[in-house]
Amino acid sequence: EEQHITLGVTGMTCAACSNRVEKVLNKLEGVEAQVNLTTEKATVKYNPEKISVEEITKKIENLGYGVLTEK
Ligand code: 9UX
Repeated sequence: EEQHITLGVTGMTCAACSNRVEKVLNKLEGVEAQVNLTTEKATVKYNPEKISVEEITKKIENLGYGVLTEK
């Protein structure tokens, strides 16, 4: 079953940043993401049998950006 989550992404200052994050997320198995520079949010659809929110978060952080999980 697909899950959806919106993550806040901090530290993106130009379109190349948001494009980079989006591209990296979309390469992950079981992930479809849109990253919005203006709102500083990543809208992520993922398959929890293939990947966890923690793993997705780690990928973004490894690129040098911050992640805020909305409750
Ligand atoms: Mo834009 Mo982002 O020059 O790391 S790509 S700031």
